[in-house]
Amino acid sequence: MAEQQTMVDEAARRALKEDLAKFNCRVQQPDDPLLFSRTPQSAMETVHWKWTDLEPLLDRLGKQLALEPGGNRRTLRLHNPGLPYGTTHTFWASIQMILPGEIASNHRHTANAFRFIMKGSGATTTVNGECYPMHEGDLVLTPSMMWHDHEYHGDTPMIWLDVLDISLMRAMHATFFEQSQELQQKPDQVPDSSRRRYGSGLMSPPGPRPSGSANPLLAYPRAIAEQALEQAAGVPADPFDDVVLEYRNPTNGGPVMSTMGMRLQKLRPGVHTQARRHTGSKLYYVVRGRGTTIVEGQTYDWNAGDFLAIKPWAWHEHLNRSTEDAQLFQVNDFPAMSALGYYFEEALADNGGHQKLP
Ligand code: GTQ
Ligand code: FE2
Repeated sequence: MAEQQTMVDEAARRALKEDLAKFNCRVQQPDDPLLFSRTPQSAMETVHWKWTDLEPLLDRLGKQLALEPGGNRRTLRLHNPGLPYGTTHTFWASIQMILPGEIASNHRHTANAFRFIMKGSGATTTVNGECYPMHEGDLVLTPSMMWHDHEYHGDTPMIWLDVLDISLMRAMHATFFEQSQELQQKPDQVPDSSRRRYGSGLMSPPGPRPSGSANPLLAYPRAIAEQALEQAAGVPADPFDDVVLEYRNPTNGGPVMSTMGMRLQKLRPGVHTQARRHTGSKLYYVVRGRGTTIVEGQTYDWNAGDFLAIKPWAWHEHLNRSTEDAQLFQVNDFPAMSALGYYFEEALADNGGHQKLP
């Protein structure tokens, strides 16, 4: 990966090294890796986590682990073996388990977080004084620096997918974390207020648009997302993703969070999408059904409950060879990449050539 250069002034460069170092300076050395690679070279690996492996592990976590100190959560992290930490080089995904009667204590942090509920319902999360119910298939946000705690009074363990932009936050050296003195917030807003005001996506309180890019909507219920996806199936499909919709900030059409984007996608029976590659990373969670994703020539056959993380600039395409719809939830770091001007994508043209997209 790290190609080297032959240098005509190799001896001179080596001779300079020590003197320059005294002044915190350096020149490129013959054995330094090249400054640039022609295309993105990522240490991140494409990884497939199977539900059949995860389920027994979660079962053990529930029986053997207490809530962790320092954040008071019980989580199974999806770790990328190519990286020092994280699921991808920008975000961490974990499966959080909460048991009947438990409270995950109140804290806040710079990392943006969201939850996509995998199994169960009945837990609530309180975000800056607003209490939200969480049901299977809902997406609930905890934007940067908002206080949050979770509580559960059901009778069987409940699990959800947590995603936090921790790797990006760390790369930016912007970690803040504060544990509240109080175990839980005392809700001081009408429960579910942000959804009541903005959740239809079509209408919201009159008056000037809320200023800034902050998203006033914190909860995206499953029923609305699925209905939207059903309706979208009636128009011509996306060549790369079949039926796909992005969760959006209802006041400006922008991404739900400034760093991470979320999508819901339906792959219909018989579909075989066109291949594409892009900068940035993403993680799929298989909500239902089964199918196949081919990444850089390698075949990943997935089933409901599985996860698939795809590394940057890897060609990938999707197939559904079953007779039922498959539904995928996706999180990506495209909003961060786009904001920085680093988002690029390329499609494989029908003739096998590469076609740059605008
Ligand atoms: O629920 O607040 O998976 O703070 C990691 C860090 C979940 C949370 C995680 C967290 C949380
Ligand atoms: Fe948190």
